[in-house]
Amino acid sequence: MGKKKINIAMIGGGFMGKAHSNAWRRVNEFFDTDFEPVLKVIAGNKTPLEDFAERWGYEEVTYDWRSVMERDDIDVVDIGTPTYEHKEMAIAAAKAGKHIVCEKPFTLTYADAKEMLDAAEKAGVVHYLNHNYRRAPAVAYAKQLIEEGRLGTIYHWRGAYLQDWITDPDFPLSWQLQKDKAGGGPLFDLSSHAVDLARYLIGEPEAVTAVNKTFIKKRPLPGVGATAFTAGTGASATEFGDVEVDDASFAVVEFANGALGSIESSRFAVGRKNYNYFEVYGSKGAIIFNLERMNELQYLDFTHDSKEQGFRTIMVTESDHPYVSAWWPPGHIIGYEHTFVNAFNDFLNAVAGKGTVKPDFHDGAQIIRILEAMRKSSDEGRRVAVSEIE
Ligand code: SOE
Repeated sequence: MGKKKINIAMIGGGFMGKAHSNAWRRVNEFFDTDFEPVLKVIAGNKTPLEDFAERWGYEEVTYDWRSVMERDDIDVVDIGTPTYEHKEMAIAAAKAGKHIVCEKPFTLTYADAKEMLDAAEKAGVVHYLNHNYRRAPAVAYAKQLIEEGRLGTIYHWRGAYLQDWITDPDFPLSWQLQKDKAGGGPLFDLSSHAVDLARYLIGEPEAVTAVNKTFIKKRPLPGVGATAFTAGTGASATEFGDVEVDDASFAVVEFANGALGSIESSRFAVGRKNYNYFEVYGSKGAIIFNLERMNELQYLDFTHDSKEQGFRTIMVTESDHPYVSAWWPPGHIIGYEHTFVNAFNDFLNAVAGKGTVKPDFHDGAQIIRILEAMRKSSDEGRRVAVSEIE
């Protein structure tokens, strides 16, 4: 039987536009969804998208994203733009009855997040927030081990998300470093992932004690050609602007289930490119994950005789590990882009009425609430209960 076509409007033709377009194209080649995704429109503001459309096979280009909301032939709006644009786009998509994929960080404030959630819930559409690392097989397998009780009572979460791409003081004040566009620095960009993983794997943070730090307080205003990961023309700039976001954020996290943990993020950890790392310690065992070795999970079984205890490395590439049967034989590892394909399979299943897809806008709102609590804690120099953020 032929698959039902599902028409996608992608907004944003940058890093995420590319990652998402690849996932839409690949998903049916590896998974068996009920739908055939059709890349109908790529929408953006000003950067020319004609080449992008040709490369990825979009039928049309528009520089007016609002026009896609008015079209009856669009089923899914996929938002891959800078954070400050998510709210207006997601609410417009929900009001137009479109299913929504939204990139992280969800939005700038908890108040905005609640509005987005409300609009999506009222519309009854499927809403998915793309924290893609949940879909690394090793992370999903860690979840299985925890749910099976293999770690026992969870005592600790240690999460660190470390990068180094703005250590050069000449790196310009790109949108990721502007508070009104990004919401925060690594606190929003990277700790959002760590908070998502912590909530997914061990539970709800209840209170936080955080310190955020900005090392470089003024930076060159971005010149032509400055992009997210290059210094652009910053070095020759004559005009400077204030950096209003954090460069690093360290938080102690108290979980509602009694666990105690930490979440840290930085763009100044030299040598760390995309070091998304966590450790979970429980009464019966422990696990360690590092995205830079994303096909592996370190596992310690604390019920073993102490003479034989030690972390062992599980290659999460067996066909009965999560998502793996869609890909390659044992030992044939997958990469970053596959997490997006795995996610879009789950999203399409939710649209088909086969289960739900998480994280959704509920999770998005709670993640932003926790990040706001971390900022408040740092600003006020005190422990903040997440419930204080209203
Ligand atoms: C840049 O810091 C970035 O691309 C984040 O925005 C992503 O969410 C993360 O997955 C990798 O780093």
